[in-house]
Amino acid sequence: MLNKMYAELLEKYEEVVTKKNEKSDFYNGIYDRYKNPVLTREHIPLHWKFDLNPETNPFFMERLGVNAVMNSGAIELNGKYYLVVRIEGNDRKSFFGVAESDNGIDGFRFWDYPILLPDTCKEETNVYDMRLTKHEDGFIYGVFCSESKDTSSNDLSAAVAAAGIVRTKDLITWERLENLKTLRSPQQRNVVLHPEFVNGKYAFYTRPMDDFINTGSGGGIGFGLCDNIEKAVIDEEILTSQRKYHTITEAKNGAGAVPIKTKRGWIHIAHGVRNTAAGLRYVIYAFATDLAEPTKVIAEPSGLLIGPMGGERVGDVSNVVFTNGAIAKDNGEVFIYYASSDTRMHVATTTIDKLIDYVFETPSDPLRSVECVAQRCSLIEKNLEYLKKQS
Ligand code: M1P
Repeated sequence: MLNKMYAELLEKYEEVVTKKNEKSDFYNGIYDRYKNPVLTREHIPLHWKFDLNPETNPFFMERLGVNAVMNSGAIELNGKYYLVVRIEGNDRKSFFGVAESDNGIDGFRFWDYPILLPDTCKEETNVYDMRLTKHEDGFIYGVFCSESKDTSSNDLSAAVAAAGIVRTKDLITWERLENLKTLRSPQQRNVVLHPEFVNGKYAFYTRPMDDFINTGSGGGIGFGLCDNIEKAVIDEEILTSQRKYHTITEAKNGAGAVPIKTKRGWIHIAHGVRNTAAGLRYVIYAFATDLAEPTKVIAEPSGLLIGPMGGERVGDVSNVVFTNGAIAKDNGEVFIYYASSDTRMHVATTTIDKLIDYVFETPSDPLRSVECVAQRCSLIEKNLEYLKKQS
């Protein structure tokens, strides 16, 4: 007979997954935030955590707990919204699970099983942060971080990050391809596959790094081409959006969602990292690249697009917002999925028109306080004149 706690917990679980979400009163004119996260660890099905049989679990304990759900790839398929979620077990290992919703704002439910990737990479210890690209070759690609122990170091925590690649047509059957090789960068994280061929080749946004945590000499988001996606090798990586001194990207940056094609250029929603006395602070920013020349940054609004706010600021890794998935709908709406503090998932909604206006009309960062004040004074002056004329 089922444990009576199971019925109670199932009721609570149903309350969580059926809870309606609504816009919060946050306003910046650029996007809307929502009152509730779209996914938390409470959304993990009970049968992923408990052994439901009282004979083998007399105290009805969680046998395999889940610590957090975060950084999710996002895709719309056949009118439904799917997140390929990074789920972190109590054992610190991450894995992927598919959560499905009818409207992309609430009602996300995990499928019965997480994704069991083909075990073709025996040295791999951890996988996380999948970006989902609907490529023009007809496949959906998942590019994620494949992490292994650095056996060349005496430091127990030394690790190597590489980009793993899988592909699917339905999010059910996954084919694992060889990890991406970047000949000039020892490590890679935050790699994203561009949705179109560029000069007849597969194109990746990369993040050249000298070591696992620090990008070192890596100057920002890279871009490289490869001939064969099944054995992907990139030689040259050309920098697109660069790290800059005393900005939100000073310590690191990295590609986030798959870029969105608009009439004015590719719009990128990425993350920037700076150091503070309280540790690293991760925010989300946007920039645009040229349609014909995808490495050329043609607009980069000043500062952050989304920063951690309120309860988002606290979690396993506090003061972090991070995105690796957005859905641009045919009707022009855009859903940006982001995780806060490596703990839970949220959505922010906007439109292509608003993103274009934001990216191309927001002034860029003049990089010096005195010029930033001058920039603000010219806005104030324009506004005061405008208000005078109106009165
Ligand atoms: O903990 C914050 C984020 O740190 C990493 O991002 P980056 O490679 O830019 O430092 C990632 O591991 C990411 O998963 C995590 O959210």
